[in-house]
Amino acid sequence: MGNLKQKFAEKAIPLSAEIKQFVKENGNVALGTFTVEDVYAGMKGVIGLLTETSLLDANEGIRFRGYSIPELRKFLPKVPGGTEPLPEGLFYLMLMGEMPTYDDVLEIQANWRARAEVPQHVFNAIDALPVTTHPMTQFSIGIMAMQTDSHFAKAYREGINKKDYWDPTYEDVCDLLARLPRIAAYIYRRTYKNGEHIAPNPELDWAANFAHMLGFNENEFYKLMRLYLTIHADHEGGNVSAHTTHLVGSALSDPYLAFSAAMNGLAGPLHGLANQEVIRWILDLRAEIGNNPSKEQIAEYIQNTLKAGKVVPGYGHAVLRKTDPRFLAQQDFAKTYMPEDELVNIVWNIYEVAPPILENTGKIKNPWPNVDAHSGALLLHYGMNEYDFYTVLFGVSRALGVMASLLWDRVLGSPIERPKSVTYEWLKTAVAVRKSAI
Ligand code: HAX
Repeated sequence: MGNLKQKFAEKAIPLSAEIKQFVKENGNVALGTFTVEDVYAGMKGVIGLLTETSLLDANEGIRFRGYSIPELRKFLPKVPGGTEPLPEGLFYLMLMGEMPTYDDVLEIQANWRARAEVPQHVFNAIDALPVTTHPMTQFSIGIMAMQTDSHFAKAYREGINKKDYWDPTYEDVCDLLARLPRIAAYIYRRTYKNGEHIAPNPELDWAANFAHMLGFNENEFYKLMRLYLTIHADHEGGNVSAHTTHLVGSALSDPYLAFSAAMNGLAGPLHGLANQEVIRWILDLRAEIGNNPSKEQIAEYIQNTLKAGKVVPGYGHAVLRKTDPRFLAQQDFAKTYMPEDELVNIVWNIYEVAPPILENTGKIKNPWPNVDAHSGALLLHYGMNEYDFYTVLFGVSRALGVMASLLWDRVLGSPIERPKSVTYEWLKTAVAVRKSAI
């Protein structure tokens, strides 16, 4: 058994027993209630999920096992002389709840490197699609095609004891994480670079090797990928991609089935696809107004977007009520490496102009930028102008968080998810009964 796998088992199995006892003793303690609006408003704020890997505060932003984004940038291991955290280290932190050492990260790198070979039939499945297929569709299908290798599906068929579910799940999770960058890079090169693929470089860390296989070998781009793959990894459990992984996984679907489903949710424009929408929206703005648009021109463009009944992409959030610290981390990176970049400066001007306009609508609960408002401008700076690919980068990162969570689901023996739904008639009757009792 690999070192991390053993450490995880030693930590998670006794904790699972402790939690079972906690629920047994406290299961009937009431923590809250729900309203009619909760039923209609996408269950915002309704607590009904358990996710250990990260926790979101509406004003402060995300913390991964207690660490904020600036703290991750400070404390997670880096390559020698490096400035950005290694995302493999974040996986360790989310899984174990403890800050890894550099040696822990090296162990993960070696483990994933040994698992990184993608079966040929996965590439064949992707190649069967028209080259014009959206990269997120190719990604989801590539992940599904890999399901043939699922250790969990095989072990289940062979009658594994439920207390051991976590073990083959661990193998699937590591295989999946090891192979995702190769699949993503394959899709990028097939779609945009005439199918001229680039072999992995085993000397590089997970993020830098991904950048290398995409065809970007500048040291600064490696740094960007390390930061990018760290900050997009997790956002507690209720967002569409994390919740989908948990929901589909709750049926004991294996990690490939659960993660592919999650990627179909990430591909929606209100979730991860917003990153490509942001850059298209900014480029349309520039096409209409010209280079270096003034703040007044940007304000007018925002008003026109709202009048046309469209959302301003990159702004708003279902939980956050302040500027997303993931936006600020990217802004900080840009201030260091590209302060004069024209598009980056447009992003910063939108940040000054958009919030009061959105606030004045009186209905948008969060007028501040989210993670997707900045990422495209950074990628474009280094020449990655294939916008439809941006969400795939997000997806590779998101795997770190949702796969760590799925492992905890398995070790805790999480049950099948099955919230109660009701009808309008049911609600009307329930409201009438409550009112008559007052
Ligand atoms: N532009 C215009 N209108 C917006 C808006 C925006 N950026 N954000 C919210 N609104 C509107 C909503 O569409 C809703 O309008 P209706 O009442 O007419 O339906 C109203 O304001 C209230 O919405 P809300 O309660 O503030 O926001 P929700 O929790 O319903 O939705 C969203 C949160 C992120 C989906 C929303 O803010 C949005 O559509 N933003 C733009 C798309 C985007 O950037 N998505 C990425 C979010 C982060 C993420 O998941 N990344 O992967």
